[in-house]
Amino acid sequence: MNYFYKKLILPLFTLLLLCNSFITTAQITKDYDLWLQYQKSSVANGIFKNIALNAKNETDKAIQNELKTASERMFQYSPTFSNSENATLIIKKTSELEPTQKKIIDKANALNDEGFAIETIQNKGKKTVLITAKNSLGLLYGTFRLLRELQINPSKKDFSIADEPKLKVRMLNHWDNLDGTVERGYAGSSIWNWQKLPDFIDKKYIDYARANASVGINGVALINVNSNALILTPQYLEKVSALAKAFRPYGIKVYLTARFSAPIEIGGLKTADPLNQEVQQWWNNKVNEIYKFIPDFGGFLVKANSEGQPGPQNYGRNHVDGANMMAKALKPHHGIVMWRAFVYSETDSSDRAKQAYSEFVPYDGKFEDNVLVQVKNGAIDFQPREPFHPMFGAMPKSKLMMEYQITQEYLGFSTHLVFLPKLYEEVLESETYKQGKGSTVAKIIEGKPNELNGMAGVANIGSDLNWTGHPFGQSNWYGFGRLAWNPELNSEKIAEEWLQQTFSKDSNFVKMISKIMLQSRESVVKYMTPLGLHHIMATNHHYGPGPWVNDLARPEWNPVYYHKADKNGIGFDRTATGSNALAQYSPEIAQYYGDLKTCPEEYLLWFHHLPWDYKMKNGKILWDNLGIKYQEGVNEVKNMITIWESAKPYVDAERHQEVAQLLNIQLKEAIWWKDACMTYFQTFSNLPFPKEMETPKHDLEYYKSLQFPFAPGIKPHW
Ligand code: GCW
Repeated sequence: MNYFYKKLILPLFTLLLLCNSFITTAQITKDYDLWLQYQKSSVANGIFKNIALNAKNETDKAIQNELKTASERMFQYSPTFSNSENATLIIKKTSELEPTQKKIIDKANALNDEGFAIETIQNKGKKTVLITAKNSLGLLYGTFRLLRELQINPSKKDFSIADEPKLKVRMLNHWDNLDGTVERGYAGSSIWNWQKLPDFIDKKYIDYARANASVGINGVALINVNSNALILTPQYLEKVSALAKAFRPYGIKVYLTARFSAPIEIGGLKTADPLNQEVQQWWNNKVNEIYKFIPDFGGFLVKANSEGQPGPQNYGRNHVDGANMMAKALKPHHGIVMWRAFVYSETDSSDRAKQAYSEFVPYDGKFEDNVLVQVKNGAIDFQPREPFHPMFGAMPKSKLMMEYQITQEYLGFSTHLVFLPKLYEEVLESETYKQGKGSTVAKIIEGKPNELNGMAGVANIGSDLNWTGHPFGQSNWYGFGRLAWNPELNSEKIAEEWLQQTFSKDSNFVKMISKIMLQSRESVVKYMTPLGLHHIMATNHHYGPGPWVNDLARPEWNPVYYHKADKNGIGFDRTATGSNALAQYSPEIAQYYGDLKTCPEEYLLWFHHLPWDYKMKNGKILWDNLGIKYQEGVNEVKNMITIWESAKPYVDAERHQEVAQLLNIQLKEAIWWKDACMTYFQTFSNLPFPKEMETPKHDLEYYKSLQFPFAPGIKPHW
């Protein structure tokens, strides 16, 4: 028995254990590697055999490392880096190329500083791929582009690409707190380990930088806009400088959130009044100190006089006074200020959707030229669907940058599969008509040639093994970066290329799954807030439905403020008979949304208060349509589950199972949303549920009784 055990059972057992741990490691890697999988290719490609790259700086070395990893994984050989005549791939700055390459030199030199060209040329009678750019960062972007092309088509040999970013500042905003928690974070805790910094540089920081650079993200605001002044003290600046150093080879600049009251909290001053000379001097000195730690520091991101944060209004001053004070301190160092326009006031009883416009538009043209006014995509707050923010196009003499949310605060946390580039694209494509036809939001934020412009996304990244909690959350990080590089990109293309790099190149798979990705945003709108409803989530943590909430201190914190349901009907009248928020848009838009004949059903209850029996285009009444939409949302999630099931042959078992489990939670929660909202609204409509809708399992009291004090994304209660 003992012999039998030793010779047979034990080795078998060990083998099993080994296999198991092998699978687990492979799985961890797949989840962790994001869209930089560099999957083993079935075709041979010698493109990386002999690379002419003269690595002079850290960015060049980063290029080398990336090519080595990619080549070894995809084609199973290590590249040789030399300057040899028979290079298979040449990576050189335009200034290093022979004049015989004039055509491509001119092509690359015509691009902006971060642009690059990739061309297949004849070199000593042989086909050779050439990546060229004005500087090393352009070469890095060119390399990542080549790698993307090869991940999608490993046998590709002919290239003729010239590309450059349309926006200068392409950044992630982390809402990470110094204690390691993440406001509205659903993927674990913060990835910044402040306690171990500056001495310990986690490999994760480098992989984070690689992922960002691969899609062109070039800036990171490290901590929450609800800021802590400690980040500006030398103790923390030393840590920040270590992160900046780790990111620098990848072209990523570090930005900090600046707490307006910092001169008082860490500076010992009695005031933070922006017009006080001592305060201005304090910021000048602070900025000089920061640049000693971080010579390429990007600048400040500021949330002021918003949701209780301190700001210039505490001293009777305005946003321009505050922003310009910081801008003046940063200007000598080429730093910038991103001043957020997310403001609404407890003393302003007008429609919250109007307040940011009213507070900012009068100051058009008054901001220093290194100030970007950072505007959320919609006027309320990152809802599943909002019309574009009326500030876009309304401040032609100022620079407005876009703020999107990548983390899914109002879109099902990291448990729901929702492909956000579809939402981003919808906003970017919106016509503002503010500067005539064709002045889309994308054009507005692109601004005038060579001027400062940008896009920010609130990160969905955390300490989870797969970075974003949901494997498909990675596509939102990826897609945000792609759109920040080029706001005119198409979301379908983004979904496809992400799937090809992350999961499988199989065209059946890509067709099938890109379809569910592209439909997923509409589904979440339907099962949470159909027909223009908004902000009816539960209080504080925003997890699940809470349309009944009506007892919070400020009126606009209550969902009842937004849906205004009563026995006569539902919806927020923002036409001239109501809050007239529509007047903030161009006359074309005001007319389009204001007229019930033209207002798209998606925005119906955003702009109109309508009776329950209002007849809609399909001949059915509003109440029935509401139920039908909620049900459609639920049905679409069921359909996603079926399609994902049929994708099994194309996806590794572990990631398949992960997504399958998450989709089941999504279905459960979609049903919860439908049932809770319809049961609640029925107390006003007094009408039976439409026959198309599955009957709720519980009564309203049950849905109202559900409490989630430990839902993620808010300050923990210990
Ligand atoms: O969406 C809301 C969030 C807050 C956030 C705020 C903001 C960082 O609920 O958590 O605070 O917006 O954008 O400032």
